[in-house]
Amino acid sequence: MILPTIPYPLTPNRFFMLLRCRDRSLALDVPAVMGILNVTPDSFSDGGLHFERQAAIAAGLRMVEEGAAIVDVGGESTRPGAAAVGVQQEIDRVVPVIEALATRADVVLSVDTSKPEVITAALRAGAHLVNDIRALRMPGALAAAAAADAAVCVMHMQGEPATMQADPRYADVVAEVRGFLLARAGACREAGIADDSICIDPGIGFGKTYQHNVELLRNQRAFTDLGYPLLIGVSRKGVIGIMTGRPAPERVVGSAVAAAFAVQAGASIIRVHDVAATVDAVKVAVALHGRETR
Ligand code: 7PJ
Repeated sequence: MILPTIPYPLTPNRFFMLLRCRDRSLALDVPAVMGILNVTPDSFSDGGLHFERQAAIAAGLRMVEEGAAIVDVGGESTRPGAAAVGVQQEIDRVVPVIEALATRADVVLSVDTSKPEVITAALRAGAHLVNDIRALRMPGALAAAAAADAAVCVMHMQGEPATMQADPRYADVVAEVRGFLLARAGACREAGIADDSICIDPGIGFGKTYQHNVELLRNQRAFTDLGYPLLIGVSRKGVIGIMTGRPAPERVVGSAVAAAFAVQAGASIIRVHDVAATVDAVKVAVALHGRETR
């Protein structure tokens, strides 16, 4: 089944890529919006696990209605200082939500995790894509994704979430992130993951200063040139906070503008909290797209 990204009346003017995600493929001639669905206790108040589950499923379905082509289900917060989550706990959070969405929505379901056991359980529950901030570096993670023929997103991070913002340093941030992503894409291929099932992400905010983030966003071409679909996640992040002077809940407009610029610079997937606003931004960006990029 080939899924369109955004229902779309305009003629796309982009290099055409398909991202194969098990039995589904995403037509990335128009960029896809990936909705962030956090299934963590702080995300949906503290009404108990069943309540959290139902609220998460409803939120996921709403994202699909708003035009998300991918729903990214995560059970562990990567915020600095967030409590670690055990394997079974993470599985208990994400698997029921993935199972419910898999039967109710024709979208690509992504699992945001680093743990091989969670990858295996999520793919068995019906997920199609593994989104890993650790780029599948945990022992067994690559094999778990490859065994189920899943698509993967490999993201760059310097250090670990708890300490990564202490003092990030690079000699050349664009070159270093590019080299890392190329090496991880190579590791995926060696593990048996098909080339057309790999996407890459420079990891905005993950072990980077404001200046590093801006440099990465201004030099996306270095990443699109690698030939893999580029995912950009900048939604409500600190870099938008610094640009606008606003707290996280008030960064919707800033994030949507950043999404439009990312599309103009060739990004294929935009990972966001605010799906409806981003779908509009992506539509306008594609309509006004000035040049052929990929
Ligand atoms: C990202 C992510 C990102 C990918 C998070 C947040 C922090 N996965 N998971 N890219 N960020 N691929 O959403 O603000 O930028 S968690």
